[in-house]
Amino acid sequence: MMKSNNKKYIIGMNTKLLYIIALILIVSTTNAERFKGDPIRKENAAMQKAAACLPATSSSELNVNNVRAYIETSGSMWFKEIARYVVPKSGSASSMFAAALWIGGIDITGQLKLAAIRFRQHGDDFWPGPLNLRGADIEQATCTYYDRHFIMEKKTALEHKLKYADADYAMPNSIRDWPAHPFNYTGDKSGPSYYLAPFFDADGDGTYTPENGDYPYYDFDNELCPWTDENRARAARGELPQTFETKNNISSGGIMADQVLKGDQTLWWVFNDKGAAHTESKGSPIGLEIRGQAFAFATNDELNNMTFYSYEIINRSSYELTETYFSQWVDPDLGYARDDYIGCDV
Ligand SMILES: [Ca+2]
Ligand SMILES: [Ca+2]
Ligand SMILES: [Ca+2]
Repeated sequence: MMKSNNKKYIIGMNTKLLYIIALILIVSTTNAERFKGDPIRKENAAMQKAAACLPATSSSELNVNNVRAYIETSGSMWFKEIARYVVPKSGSASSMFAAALWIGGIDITGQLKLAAIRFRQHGDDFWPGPLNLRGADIEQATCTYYDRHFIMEKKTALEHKLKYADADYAMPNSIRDWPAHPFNYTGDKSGPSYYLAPFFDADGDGTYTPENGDYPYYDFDNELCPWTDENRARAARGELPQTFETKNNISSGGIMADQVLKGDQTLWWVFNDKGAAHTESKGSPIGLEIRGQAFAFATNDELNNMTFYSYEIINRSSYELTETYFSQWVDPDLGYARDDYIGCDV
């Protein structure tokens, strides 16, 4: 596991987030032990019986451009028995084998906490669903409901933004069922956060109301990008806020400024490392809620051969995690695995 340019991070309690975007090939394990055959999960059956959450079973395919990428809700990506990261997507050749998020740090008593999976041969470190704000735990019904990807396309959200009020417009289910809030929200503030997937609150009532023009939040006009000369000038004239947080109409549950959907096609899902014991790594759970996006752009340039992954990582535990390292772990296989010469560009 590479160490993110040797930077050290501290994740504070609930109020602080880490946010990373990983471009594939940035970090890779060149000598990773290859996946060998069937899962060997029996040894962990006893641990899993006591679990609040059952292992994730759902998967989807990112396929908007020249790549077909298999993505699981378990935090594992790109393989299911065989490699399923296919480029070009019309063919059968795979350029990658497996990937997952690895994150670890030290708690206040000096104990190592770790969430890190490779091939899910031994079990799981991640489970679907958001954690409760109080207790950083989760119920099985919540795990089960969130064992799915919410798949959105930028053009679908844009059409809704432009046409939601038209008499002949029929709202797609993907817009209506967008997981802006917990599926079973009762107003209980000890449960999951009221705000989950990013949405633009067009009517400003603080709740996802797509019938009033709210939409899954893509930044169609690049208003959130402060680094363009145009946006700097607009901010100087008072046409854009100086900071994202002060901008009107951004859903207020988002703590990070750029809590926004990315790509032309986006797989959004939420998972955690607290649903049960870490049977894959044997590490101690941290109490992380992770909002993942797997996304891609359909373009006429090299972006069309790329896929991207971002993780909004929230520490829902009651302790600060210090000396925290995180990375995307990657096992690349360029076709046949035993004749590869693969490196990484840090
Ligand atoms: Ca609203
Ligand atoms: Ca490999
Ligand atoms: Ca090869």
